Amino acid sequence: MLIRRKKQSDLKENELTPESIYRERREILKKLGIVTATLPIASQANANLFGLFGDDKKEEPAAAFVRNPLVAAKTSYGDGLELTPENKVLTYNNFYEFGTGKNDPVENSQGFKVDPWKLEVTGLVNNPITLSYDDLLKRFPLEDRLYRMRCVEAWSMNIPWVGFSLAALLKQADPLGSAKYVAFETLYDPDQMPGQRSQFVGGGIDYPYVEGLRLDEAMNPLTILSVGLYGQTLAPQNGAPVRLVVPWKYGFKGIKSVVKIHLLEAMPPTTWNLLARHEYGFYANVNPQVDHPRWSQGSERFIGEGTIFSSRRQPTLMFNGYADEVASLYSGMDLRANY
Ligand SMILES: Nc1nc2c(c(=O)[nH]1)N[C@H]1C(S)=C(S)[C@@H](COP(=O)(O)O)O[C@H]1N2
Ligand SMILES: [Mo]
Repeated sequence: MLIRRKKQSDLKENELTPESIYRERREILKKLGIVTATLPIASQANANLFGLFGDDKKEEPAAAFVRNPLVAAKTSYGDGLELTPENKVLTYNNFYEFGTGKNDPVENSQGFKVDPWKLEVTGLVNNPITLSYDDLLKRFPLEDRLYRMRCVEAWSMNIPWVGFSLAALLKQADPLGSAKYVAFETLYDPDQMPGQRSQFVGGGIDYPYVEGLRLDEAMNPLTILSVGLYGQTLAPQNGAPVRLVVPWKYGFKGIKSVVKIHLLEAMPPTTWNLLARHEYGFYANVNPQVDHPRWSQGSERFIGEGTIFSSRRQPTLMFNGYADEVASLYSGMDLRANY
């Protein structure tokens, strides 16, 4: 989601596919005269991160963050969906606090500290709540849910999250009648997050990253706070120790490493809307009929098994396939105006 304010590259952001990055690197290496029949070690590592060799072995970067197994109730969410391999969920990420490249987050976040953690629920509530790291994993019943994930850049994954209902947490906080919106905030810690130290590394975002939902969206049963995936606690690159998952919205709504949930009366500002308001709206519902100003949202590249070259295009579904559960939230609303 690079905004081309600095003329760093003439590529549109969704053209920055792993394939084009890979080719670009090959070109550079070629010019330096070091492309041989076998790739140099460093670019082999990059190629592996992108699954170019089609092997789904788990990457183990130096000092890899340790994930712990979680016990969660099985559910029928996502039954029949093809899974995106775990190594791709762990290595192809957007988390600009750790850099704007797809493999920057895994490379730059393995020392990230998630325990102790503090998640505060404040604002228009009768009962403000502070959750510790242990509370996140133990206070609410955890469920396994396989959800579709659609990035606004027109790629998608199917990810088996472990998490709990955001509604369960909000009910404990007991919202006041005047509460209409929920604002979320990511940790601000430039010592740990190189993208917050440097505009260049962090893509020009004014940190901390902030997001928001309408209260009824936040209370929808599909909306979860995720604390894990593939049966284990989250890795830093996926937003450890706790991140939002709203499966019918574009991925940028799924704010990572959340420290604050604040209930309020007015619509809160959101990071991508602040950066480019004509391109990224507050609602950001997945909608194949409403194109991004710079590209079509009618189809998407599904990241599954195999190589990036063999990844298939598939049609984008209204509300990312969750219309039965959420279309009623928007009845009577102009979805083109409220993008
Ligand atoms: N704090 C923060 N949250 C974030 C982002 C980010 O850059 N910073 N990127 C978003 C985008 S654009 C997407 S697509 C998803 C990616 O989640 P994943 O890397 O776990 O698949 O995280 C979202 N949450
Ligand atoms: Mo995204």
